[in-house]
Amino acid sequence: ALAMKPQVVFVLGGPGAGKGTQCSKIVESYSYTHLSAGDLLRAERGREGSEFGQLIDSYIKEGKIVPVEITINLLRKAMEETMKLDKEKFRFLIDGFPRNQDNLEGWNALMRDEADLRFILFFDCSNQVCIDRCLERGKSSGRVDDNRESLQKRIQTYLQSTRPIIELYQKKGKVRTVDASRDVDEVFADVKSLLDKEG
Ligand code: UP5
Ligand code: MG
Repeated sequence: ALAMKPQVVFVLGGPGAGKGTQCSKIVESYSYTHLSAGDLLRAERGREGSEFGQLIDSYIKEGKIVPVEITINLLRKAMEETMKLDKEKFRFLIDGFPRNQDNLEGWNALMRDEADLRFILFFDCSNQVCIDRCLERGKSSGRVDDNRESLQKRIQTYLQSTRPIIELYQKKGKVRTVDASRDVDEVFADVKSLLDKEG
């Protein structure tokens, strides 16, 4: 079990909304540890001996959401390892999760009582901006899903599966929305004032 109750912020938004970029900036100034579910899945895909490599690869290419058992184990392990190394590190930005009902149910079943969910940081921008950013990044990212075909599916999945999760938290008053269509520093200025207010 986890020694101390982790404090969690879920970071959500469309593909390419800037979740990773903003999380990197947050950890420079605030005592949060950034855990990207997508990065953890990509690392697991590349890990020698992983039994899930193939499955993860095909889900990511198709823009589909990996079964929660896999993702939540990776998240839990990363949280436990972080807290074991440094007891002061109990604040987490969980980036790109939960993305659908399966993710949400998995979290609620396995982690809700183990962690305090503080709020959801929602990076809001248009689908077109999302697509343009990912295509631009695709010129050099090497990501198997930064192409038009995968992006179409990622956007579809986002609209069909992830937006309803955000709306659900919205109804509980848990969502803090930032306009993510502006440049990186403008977005971060809003993020900062929001985090300063939340304490
Ligand atoms: N950029 C960033 N901010 C900008 C700004 N304000 N102005 C101009 N440009 C900006 O940014 C994307 C690009 O835009 C970069 O080139 C950046 O420089 C630029 P980034 O910060 O990387 O955006 P982010 O929102 O993190 O985009 P990402 O592509 O990571 O979003 P996704 O949510 O699609 O990707 P993720 O890695 O989370 O998931 C990938 C796949 O993994 C999913 O499709 C799914 O198949 C799988 N997955 C699961 O199955 N389960 C999970 O729980 C999580 C992922
Ligand atoms: Mg990301």
